[in-house]
Amino acid sequence: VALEDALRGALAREQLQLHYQPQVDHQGALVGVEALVRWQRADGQTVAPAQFIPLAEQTDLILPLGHWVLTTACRQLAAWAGQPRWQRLAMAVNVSARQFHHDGFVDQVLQVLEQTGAPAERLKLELTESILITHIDEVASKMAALKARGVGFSLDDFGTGYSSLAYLKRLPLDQLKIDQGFVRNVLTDANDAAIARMVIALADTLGLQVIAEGVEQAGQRDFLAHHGCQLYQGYWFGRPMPLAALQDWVAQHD
Ligand code: G
Ligand code: G
Ligand code: MN
Ligand code: NA
Repeated sequence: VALEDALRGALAREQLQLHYQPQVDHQGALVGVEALVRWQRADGQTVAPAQFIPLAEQTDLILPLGHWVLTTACRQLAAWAGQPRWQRLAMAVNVSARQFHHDGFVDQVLQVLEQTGAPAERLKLELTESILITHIDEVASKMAALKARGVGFSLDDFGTGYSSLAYLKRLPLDQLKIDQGFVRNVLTDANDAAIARMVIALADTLGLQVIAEGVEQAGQRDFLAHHGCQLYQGYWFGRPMPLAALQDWVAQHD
């Protein structure tokens, strides 16, 4: 409860920040970023999202928190719209199950897009498998409504959840994200390598983009590239960082 109250206060006092982690293509060129929330407490201590996101998800706090994340990310996306180096970047935003299943979710996203002026085609919502397995008709219609406005969808942590493949063909997804748990040992564990290759092949078959997350070594990137992966994210390319650091990162990589 103490942490919950503190988080509520943080939201009110704007102690939350977004960090942005690069997503790169085959040539290592920046194609997008994933927005990841950070909480810097008044005493300077940082609370990791792994600690407060699950807590926020147990309460309705995830709703205002999710709204703040979406608004902040879309404001940034709108600010990039007129800048040649930045205007084609995609902005990936994590959506929690409770947030997605909330009645007002579609309207909230559309309203944020309108208020911020962010281009919907550049916004990519990251959903987890846990969101997709229940109420599939409701999920499909919410996705379709946003998709019709240009919003894209990526399936996060793919393979770690319930992995019913049936929903893959029913839902208007754009991208599969190979979970970092498979990428981590892709060079040393034959099963993880087989799963990573399977996800890449599956994405190809279904006409979806595929991105590997948690790439920490050149060898992992090379293995995945050899097997047809198109996009990468991980510490090897860049950590999640504040906007100013992302600007430096871009200056150094161009
Ligand atoms: O940022 P970090 O790499 O520590 O993320 C830890 C976890 O918190 C991940 O599962 C990530 O998806 C989740 N997370 C980070 N930012 C957000 C956010 O804005 N919304 C939601 N729902 N989850 C987030
Ligand atoms: O659940 P989701 O995939 O949204 O969470 C992304 C999480 O992965 C964030 O906590 C982010 O900081 C972390 N992350 C991103 N790249 C790497 C990486 O290369 N290695 C590790 N260990 N974590 C990473
Ligand atoms: Mn994610
Ligand atoms: Na993930």
